[in-house]
Formats: sequence, C-alpha cells, structure tokens
Amino acid sequence: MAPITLDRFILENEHAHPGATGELTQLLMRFGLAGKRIARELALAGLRKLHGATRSANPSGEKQKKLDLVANEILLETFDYGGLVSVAASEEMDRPFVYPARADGGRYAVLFDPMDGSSNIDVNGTLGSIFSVLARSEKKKTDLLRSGREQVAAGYILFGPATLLVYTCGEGVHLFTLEPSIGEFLLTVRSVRMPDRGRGYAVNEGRSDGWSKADRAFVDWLKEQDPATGRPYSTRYSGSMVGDFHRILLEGGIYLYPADALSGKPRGKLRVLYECHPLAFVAEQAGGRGSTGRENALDVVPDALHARIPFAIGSPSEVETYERFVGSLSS
Ligand code: AFP
Repeated sequence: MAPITLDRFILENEHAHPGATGELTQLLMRFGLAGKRIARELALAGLRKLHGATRSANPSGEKQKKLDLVANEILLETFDYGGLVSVAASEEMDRPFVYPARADGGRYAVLFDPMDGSSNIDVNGTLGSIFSVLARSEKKKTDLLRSGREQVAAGYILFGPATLLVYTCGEGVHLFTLEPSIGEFLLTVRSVRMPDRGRGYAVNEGRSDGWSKADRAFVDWLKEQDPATGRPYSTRYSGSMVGDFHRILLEGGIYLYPADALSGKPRGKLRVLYECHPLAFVAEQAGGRGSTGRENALDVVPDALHARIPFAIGSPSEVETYERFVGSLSS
C-alpha cells in the first residue's frame, strides 16, 4: 500500500468535514515544511559553526542560542504569505508579531516554542519545536491570553534519530516520520493512545531542594520499592520536554517541572502558551492529562504572554496521583 503522506492525511481529513475552508489544512501542512527546514539547519549546524549562544536573552531572561533564533525565523517566515495567520507569538519574542494584513485578515494565530531543549543543541541531543493554533480573536488580533481549550490544533516536531511530527486537531493524535530521501512526513501511527500508566518519570531532581513538600513526597513515592504497584519507577530526563513527553506518550509515565523556590522559578519554568497548553492538548487527545497539580492545565488562562505554571503531564494514573499529593500536602 502506498505510504500516506502528511499532506494527504490532512487533506483527506479535511474532506471528511464538508464545511472546512481548507485554511487549517494548509496551515498544518506548513508546520511540516517548517519542520523539514529546521531539521536541515540542525543537521548542518555543527559544520556551519552555528552552535553556541548569542549575546541576547529571551523575554524570560534565558540566553538565546543561535539556533533558537534560526528556528524562530523559519517559523515566522512559514506563515508570512497566503494570509492564513494574522499574528504569531513565540517564547523567543517580547511581543506578538502581527503579519501585514490581507483585506479580511488571517483567521488564525500561531504560538510556538521554536527550539525546545536548546541546551541539547551543542551536544547533538534531542530537540523539539512545539506549536499551538488558535482562531484569531474577533475582538483584538493580539488577544492571546486564552484558555488552552480554545486551541484548534497543536503538536510538536521532534528532532531525534528521526524527525517526527505529532499533531492533534481535536480528533485524536497522529504521528508522522520524515522520510528524508523523499522529503515527506509519512503516517506512522494513526490515533496514538497513551498508556493509562507507565514505569518512568522525568524531572530535574537536582532542583528538588527548591520544590514544595508535595512535589518531593510524590517523587519519593515514585522511587519507593513496591513491585505490586510497579514501583520504583525509572528516571528518564533529557533536558527537552518534547523528547521526554514523546516517550511518555508512547510508554506512559509522568513528566514534571515543579515550582522551584530556590532557583528564581516560583511558578515553575514552563510557559503556558508555548509549552503547557499545546502538549496538554496532545496528551488529552491521546488519553493523558496535563495539570498544574491543582487544575487541568488546559483550563489555565495566562495573565501574561510569557506566563509560567508548575506543570505535570502524562498518564492519567500518575497525574491523578500527583494531584492527590498536591491536594493533601499543600498548605
Ligand atoms: P529551553 O527550551 O529553554 O532549553 O528549555 C527547555 C525546557 O523548557 C524543557 O524542554 C526541559 O524539560 C526543561 O526546560 C529543562 O530545564 P532544566 O534544565 O531546568 O531542567
């Protein structure tokens, strides 16, 4: 049977919705194009001396790598024609970028973390690009402080031994693998399901002195010897949430980035709009959950463009247990 390309899959799904205008279809196909361009830049970066940091910092004060900016530029360029998108916001930019308007204006807003896990760039580790798509607000183009439930699509591109594209439009999660010799993403898993529970957890435990009592107690619980409940869990932490989340999507388990009172991250590190909302949408569509510990991450309405939250994501069993720890041990 002929392989199913990303473009064909998306087009066929569009045909299943008679009222569709085709714009969201085109937009999703463009993320595929951006993914291929970023994958090429990553493959050649070492040879072109494009590793390393710039002198600039992002809006959260983190040093930007050269490839953070290259990936950001590629994603911005990807939507600068065709009038699909009216505004883009990114972890790497202070303010939303408003595209020059067509008469009727693009119907969508895109938000992205162009290079997730950038500390992995210089060591050839796993990286990702995360994206979220909202219908443009009728009130104000740049109104992006909205609930994660308003996302119409979200996903990520994972740059590992293979380049993968995983997305949801609210009708399941689909996984594609880039076939480099033909330059196409091919359907690899239709309707991915996350296991109800797993055997692994991902967290930067070196920071545990700054965590709450509940966070420490939960991770200690994961490490206890109790074969009857599948414990102890194994740690797998890569420095790229996309990489860690992808493992959990396929194998189950939990990823956490708690609030850290000692490292200047009292609300955690992860940004609501570029990281938490899109991955929580993917998780939920695959049967998993994203949570702050106190509420479903998709219900969070950020109070600022670069707002952060403590974040846990993964199988329903582990996320529920985590919420129980937070509920019972928090003051
Ligand atoms: P960057 O995209 O700024 O590199 O951050 C990556 C990330 O948001 C997430 O992907 C990682 O799991 C986490 O940060 C790593 O942060 P620590 O180095 O503090 O563990």
